[in-house]
Amino acid sequence: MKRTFVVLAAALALCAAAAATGLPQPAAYPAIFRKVTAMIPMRDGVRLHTEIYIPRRAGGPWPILLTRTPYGLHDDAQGFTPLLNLYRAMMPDGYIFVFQDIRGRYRSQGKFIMNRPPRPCFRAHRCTAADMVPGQVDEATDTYDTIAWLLRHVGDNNGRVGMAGISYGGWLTTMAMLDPHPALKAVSEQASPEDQFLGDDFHHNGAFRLSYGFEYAAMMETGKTNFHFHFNRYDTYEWYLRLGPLANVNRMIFHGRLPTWNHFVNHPNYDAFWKKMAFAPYLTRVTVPMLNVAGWYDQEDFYGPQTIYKLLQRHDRHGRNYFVAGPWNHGGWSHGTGNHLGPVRFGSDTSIYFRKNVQARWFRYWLHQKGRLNEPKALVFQTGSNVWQRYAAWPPRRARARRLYFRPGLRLGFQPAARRGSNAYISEPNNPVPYRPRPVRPTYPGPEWPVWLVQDQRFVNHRPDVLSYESATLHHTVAIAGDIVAHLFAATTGSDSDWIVKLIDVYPQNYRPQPKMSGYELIIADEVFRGRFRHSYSHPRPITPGKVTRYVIDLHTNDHAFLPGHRIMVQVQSTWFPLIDRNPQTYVPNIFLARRQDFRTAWQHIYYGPGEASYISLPVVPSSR
Ligand code: PG9
Repeated sequence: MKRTFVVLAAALALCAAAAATGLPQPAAYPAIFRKVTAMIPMRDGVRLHTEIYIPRRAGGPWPILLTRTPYGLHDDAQGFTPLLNLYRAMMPDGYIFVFQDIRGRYRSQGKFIMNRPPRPCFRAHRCTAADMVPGQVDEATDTYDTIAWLLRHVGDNNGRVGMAGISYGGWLTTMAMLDPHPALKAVSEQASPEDQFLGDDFHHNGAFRLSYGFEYAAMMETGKTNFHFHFNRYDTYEWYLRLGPLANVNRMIFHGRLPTWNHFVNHPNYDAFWKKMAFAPYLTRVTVPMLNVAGWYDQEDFYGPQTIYKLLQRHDRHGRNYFVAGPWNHGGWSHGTGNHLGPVRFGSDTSIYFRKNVQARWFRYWLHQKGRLNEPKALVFQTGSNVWQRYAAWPPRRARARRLYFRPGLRLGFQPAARRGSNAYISEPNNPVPYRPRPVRPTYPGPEWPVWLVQDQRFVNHRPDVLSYESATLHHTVAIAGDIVAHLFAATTGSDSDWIVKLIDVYPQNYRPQPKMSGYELIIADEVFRGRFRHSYSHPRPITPGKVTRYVIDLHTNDHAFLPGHRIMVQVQSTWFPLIDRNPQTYVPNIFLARRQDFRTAWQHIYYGPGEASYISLPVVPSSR
């Protein structure tokens, strides 16, 4: 999971929730668990700091639940890691909980490598016993060696191991299942990144996630422990704008010392560096039962769990790959009640439900071999109507793609426009559209970052650099479940451009259940596309100025009911700052090396009507009309 404070905040929030649920309180942990600390040796001699919490009560042998993290264990005054709180709902079942600092982080030895790719023999699909050697290590071998050691050294284990983790921890879990120890019997990747160039923390469709990439690289690679970059401006929007071209980062701040930042600069396209780090080539077997968990409002790794599920699904001959998605931000299922996010209410305690009825049950079934799984292939929370849906497949087969067309007068409708036309806006890299209301405070420690995706979009919808298309008021529910795709016909006066599309649920102007939400504009799906990559992410090409070009932008899957009285809105813009770096709008081979004079204002046109009909493809569930 992400950063200390998020884990800790999550863990502390759970303390409050626990009182109400009758689950163990942190103060009681020393009475419940015996703690053992070990430096576990890996095959190359590097030793990893590990904390093992063994139930004191009789009733074993117990399964082991392993969580690995780059963010530290941060023991409290009793010497217990607050990460234990993440699994409070599982404690009544009895587990040996194990937490480990990964290679090169906190109290572990070795060198940290960001999203260390699978070892060379694995990438070549031929790891053998002869490859059990020092040069061939990765997070899967570290997990394997850890499990082997635990089985030998921790008494009263039942020989069955599970693994769970959020975000970086989810990525470590996915790595472990690629090539698992035989005792690994079930895993749950939660918000794991899948591809850092196409869709997760560092880039989306090749567009660089500036504030996240910069602040995360600084956090992880300034030292062995988390570090927060000190901004000398309260509003980081202003700080990033004053920074100027990205080349100034190494010139003025990092001085080439952060490997991850250097990788961003040296690999601006989808090359072997990014491809060997992505999971797609390796997810060719469901080696152990896998529970993929995603949050609809995940501000970091929304693409990852959906994609991992989808890739594994192709190989799931024995029905062991599962998907859960709920109304959560990044890791939101692991703490708190989940009955709201920001001002958006969900009508029930969705996070508690997940921890108790999904996660605890999942591991009970596979590791204790007790209970019934009772898990549909996809358990998905439908926002808007606020109900859990159980599907035999994700996306559900009964949804049908319907086109919501852009129409004259900035309208949207299910009928295409009869006549051709366009809407124009100006895009100024020197005055970019903020992605959330200013001041934009640092990503960490928040508190705005975790909720920006549910912030009211009215703060931009009348800007001259944002187009807002709106449907008529709905008389019937429009329920969507599955993949949402924007098809834009667009032209720019520049030779490169970003296209940002947001699908929005507009609340009624007089919203009685929650008057403060009247007219609220809630993002349901969103994405950025960097125009240079329209033919290939590996071989970017300039855009021909003035030429109407089609862009297909995957807004990913979702499950939402637009209710009667609401409207559907689509916003289109070309900057989203500092979430996304500024496209100079003049084609340069590497934007990380662009010069100040390369950044130019452009006029953008979005087309509708015959032959150039921009639309959003919505996966409409037939029962809704
Ligand atoms: N989203 C974070 C991350 C995961 C993997 C790589 C880089 C960043 C996280 O929350 O762990």
